[in-house]
Order: sequence, then C-alpha cells, then structure tokens
Amino acid sequence: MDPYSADDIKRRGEKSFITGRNIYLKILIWGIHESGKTAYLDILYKMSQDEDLDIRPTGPINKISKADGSTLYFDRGVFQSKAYQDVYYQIYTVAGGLRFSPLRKKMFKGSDGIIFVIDARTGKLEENVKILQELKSLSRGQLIKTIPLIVLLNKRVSEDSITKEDFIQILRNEDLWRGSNDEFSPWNPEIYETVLAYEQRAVLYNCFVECVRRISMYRGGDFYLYPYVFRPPDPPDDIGVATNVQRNEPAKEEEPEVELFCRYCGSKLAMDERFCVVCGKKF
Ligand SMILES: Nc1nc2c(ncn2[C@@H]2O[C@H](COP(=O)(O)OP(=O)(O)OP(=O)(O)O)[C@@H](O)[C@H]2O)c(=O)[nH]1
Ligand SMILES: [Mg+2]
Repeated sequence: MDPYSADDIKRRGEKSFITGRNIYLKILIWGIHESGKTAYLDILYKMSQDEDLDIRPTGPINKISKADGSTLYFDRGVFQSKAYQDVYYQIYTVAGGLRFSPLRKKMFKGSDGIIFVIDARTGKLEENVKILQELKSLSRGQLIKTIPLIVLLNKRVSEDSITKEDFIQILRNEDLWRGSNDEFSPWNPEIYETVLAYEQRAVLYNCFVECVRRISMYRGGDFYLYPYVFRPPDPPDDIGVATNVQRNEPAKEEEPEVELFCRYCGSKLAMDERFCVVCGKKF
C-alpha cells in the first residue's frame, strides 16, 4: 500500500519530508541516458519482492517512460524499512537525456542522497562529466558536504572503458574528492564497479545500503539498513515434490589410529599384548 495521502502526492518528486510520524527519505538515481538507472531500480524492486531484505516495497514501481523504455520523466519506487516501520525510502530515477535537464532540476529538489550511475563505455566520458557538473551546480556545494554521493561504475565492457581511477580524477577536478587531510575525505564517494545483472544483486543492494548509511550519519537519524545477507530459500514442505533433493550425510569422523609403546623399553606393542615381548615387563 502506498503510504502517501493526496497532499503528499502533490509533493512527489520535490522533497524528502516528514508526515505525522513517518519519515520519507529521497534518494535520486542520477546519470546519462542509458547508463542503467531504471535497470538498477528494477533490480532493487525485484530483490525486495523475492528475498528477505530489510526493506519491503509499498507498491509497484511507477514509470513515466517512452515506448522504447527510456525514461520520459522519472521512475519512482517506495520501500518501507522493516526495522523502522515509520521510515520510507523513496527512490527516484531521472531521465538522462540531454534535453531533460529542466526536469532533472525539479527531481533534484529535496534529495537526501544521490546514486550516480556512470555509463563507463568508451566515448561517454564527456557526457558523464557534463551531467556530473549539472548535479554539482544544482547542489550548490552541498554534494559530499550534506548530500552523500555513491557511484556505480557500470557498463565496463572493454579495456578502454572509464576506470575507477579515471573517475576519481574527474571528481578531484570538480572538488568532489578530497585529500586524506581534509575533514570531508571520509565522505569521498564510494565507487562500485558493477554490472546490472541480477547475479550482482548483493553489491547492487549494498550500494543502496551505503547511501542510506551516509544519509543516516549526516542527518543523525536511525535509517540504517542491514547489508545484503544471502538467505537460502526454505526447503519445500512436501518432500515428495522435490524429486531432486539429495541428502548430504555428515561426514563420519575417522577413528584416530592409536599406537601403543612399552612404557619401560619403548618398543611397539600389539593392541592386545599384556606384556612386552622385547623386555618382558608386564602391564
Ligand atoms: N549488458 C548490460 N546492459 C545494461 C546494463 N545496465 C543497463 N543495461 C541496459 O541498458 C539499457 C538502458 O538501461 P536503462 O536502465 O533503461 O537506462 P537509463 O539510465 O534508465 O536511461 P534513461 O531512462 O534514458 O535515462 C537497457 O536495455 C538495460 O537493460 C549492464 O550493466 N549491462
Ligand atoms: Mg530510465
């Protein structure tokens, strides 16, 4: 169930806010066209349905997109914390096309944290830098300082793709990566090299967890989430249905071989001997 009232819906896409006892955090997924923002939200959503995570979706993902799947306005998924049931994580993606810059400006308002999905393919460097600069300009110096930035280096498909080191240099140029003596250096963006495939879900989920952890630290709230823990599915109740189930017997411990020696002369003894055949002493 979507926890929004009609009034809340008016504020959609504008702010993180508190209604009654509930806290709505806003996390914005940023990046150029086709970098993988919608794919990332889709994976988080699928995981939250299929697995026992620390969040549950409050409803399906809303998508405002073109027929080809690219985002026209935004995608939005709302997830509720299981540990803190008054905390909701609203995750939005922006439309990455160049011409959607005015829409992105609206979407940025009230963001508590940013997950920046980079398209690391060759030839995309300039576009990635441009949209980073757009984000920096919208944040008016608040990126890193009060708004955490998490980076997903996606689509590293060839040798000359953008590397982590390349992107750190770009962040340095934009004053978004501080030297070790700087008070903000602990908040340097965490950079994850990712592939947006379901098999990579552990690291993908933990990017989101890290973003929430940083928001919690900046805002002094209890919004923390547990990192991804793989919990194997329950075995089927009806064992007859599971034709392929194999029982793994615990390996039997082997009896250690004990060797006996005469305590008087040190000669090796047979197990059932009552006296030593070498020195003749009895036991
Ligand atoms: N092979 C591969 N394909 C990917 C990966 N990430 C995204 N894609 C594909 O790239 C295409 C674009 O991904 P989207 O998630 O729609 O891109 P977007 O960033 O939301 O793009 P806009 O909505 O236009 O801003 C889709 O076909 C995805 O399946 C990846 O890591 N590997
Ligand atoms: Mg999209």
